[in-house]
Amino acid sequence: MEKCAQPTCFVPDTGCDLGHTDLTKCPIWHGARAADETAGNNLSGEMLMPWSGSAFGLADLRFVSGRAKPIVIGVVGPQNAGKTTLLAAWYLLLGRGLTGPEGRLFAGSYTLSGWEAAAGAMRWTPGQPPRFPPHTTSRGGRAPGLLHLTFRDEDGGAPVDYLFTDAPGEWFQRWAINTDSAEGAGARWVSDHADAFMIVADREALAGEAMGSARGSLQFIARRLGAERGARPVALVWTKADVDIPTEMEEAVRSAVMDAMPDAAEHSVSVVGTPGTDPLLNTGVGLTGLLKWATDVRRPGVDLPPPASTSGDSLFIYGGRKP
Ligand SMILES: Nc1nc2c(ncn2[C@@H]2O[C@H](COP(=O)(O)OP(=O)(O)O)[C@@H](O)[C@H]2O)c(=O)[nH]1
Ligand SMILES: [Mg+2]
Repeated sequence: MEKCAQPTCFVPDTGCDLGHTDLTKCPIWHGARAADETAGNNLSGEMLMPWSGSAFGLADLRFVSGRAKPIVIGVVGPQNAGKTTLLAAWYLLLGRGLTGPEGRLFAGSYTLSGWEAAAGAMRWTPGQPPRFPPHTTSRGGRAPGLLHLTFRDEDGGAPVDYLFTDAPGEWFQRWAINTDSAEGAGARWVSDHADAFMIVADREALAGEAMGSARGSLQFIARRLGAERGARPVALVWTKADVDIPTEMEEAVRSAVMDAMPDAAEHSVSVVGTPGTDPLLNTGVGLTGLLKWATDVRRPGVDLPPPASTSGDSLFIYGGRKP
């Protein structure tokens, strides 16, 4: 089937961007087989939504940015560092009601299929141990993949949208060396648009045979992030906390990150539960605390001045000068 001329319409992957259930009625769509496809759709009684539920690409962002600009959390780190696993673990814990940021309630997601794709392999089913998600490649279709969550304060209040970037580590390694490299363009998007960053230090890689190069690439990424982030919050996240690493290595990495970003928060996480606990009740290590850190991120807002006078015309109160 042909593509639609409307740049933000992804028929037939999703439904018509302008909302036409019958494509023949769409003023933009001129696909050759529009009539056939529509007839097929009607027969099966299926109506496609204008979004797919997969991880968002940049064109899909308007679904959440209409209400207010969402908070973007950039998950930055080399490949195989456990970035996707961390996001998937949050999703599974939220879904099972085992965690949630204090005082906030889960209020929806436009990317449930995207979360499922990351987490599906980690689900525990009887007779089949949970596995880790497949590697996120830099050749993935919609890039960078953004996973969406909405939370609402328990005591009312407006819902807040969050987007977590699930990008391949290769991008950040290229970007760390050259911010303008074509292969690192996705990482550059993250660095330009994120409201906060999690820089991921992989304890397994830092303890393994290639520990020297793992440390080197993390140092590069930390230096680059330190130069690019301005005043935006950062957390140093040690993943695979169940793996021991030499103290000198831990110190070297910590000081590389802290030298570049002295105000960075520090968190250690692992999806491996404490031995002996029921796998169904495994909440991992440190995952809830890190989710709270991420959802506490707020964009610096504008403080409106207090009303200048209550006797004047209320239409002009906010623009009023102090007497
Ligand atoms: N021991 C341990 N291994 C982990 C943990 N989280 C992830 N891993 C391992 O890290 C590998 C890469 O994870 P992935 O999330 O795909 O990394 P990404 O490339 O940064 O997204 C997985 O296949 C696991 O083997 C953890 O908490 N503990
Ligand atoms: Mg990944």
